[in-house]
Amino acid sequence: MVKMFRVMAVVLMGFYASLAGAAGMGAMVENPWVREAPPTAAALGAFMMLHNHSTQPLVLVGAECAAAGEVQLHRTVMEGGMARMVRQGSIEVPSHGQLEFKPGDFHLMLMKPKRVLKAGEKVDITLKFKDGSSLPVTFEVRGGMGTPMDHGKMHHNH
Ligand SMILES: [Cu+2]
Repeated sequence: MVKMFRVMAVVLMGFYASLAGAAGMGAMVENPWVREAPPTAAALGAFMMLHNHSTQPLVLVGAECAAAGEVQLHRTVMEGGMARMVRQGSIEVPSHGQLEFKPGDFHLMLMKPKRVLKAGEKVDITLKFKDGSSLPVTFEVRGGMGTPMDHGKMHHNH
């Protein structure tokens, strides 16, 4: 699914390159994963590499996930030696740039999970951009720090 969209996005980019608008058209996500948490967790972090192959800044303004009550944009910052999560109104990826969402930095936060997400499961999250476009992405739930067991790439036939 992710790979298919990536191919589509590349094809569309070719067609729309001269139109300059719709930054969301150039959005591409790599390595999307959700960190497994205890069943009692009130929130789960979701991470990815977000690429912007368009000529416009790509501005992420929100996300939706059927498995969570709400998805917030967060950044973890250090304040006086303490890690604190700060909610972001938007997160921008510069033209032809990329931004890594990772533990200790930018991340998506799945608030009030509606079911327990176990390692190995998939969860769909739709990214919403400022230009009105959106990008559905299938995230993989992983344990611990989410060290990619990178044979995952061989299973992307869905
Ligand atoms: Cu957070």
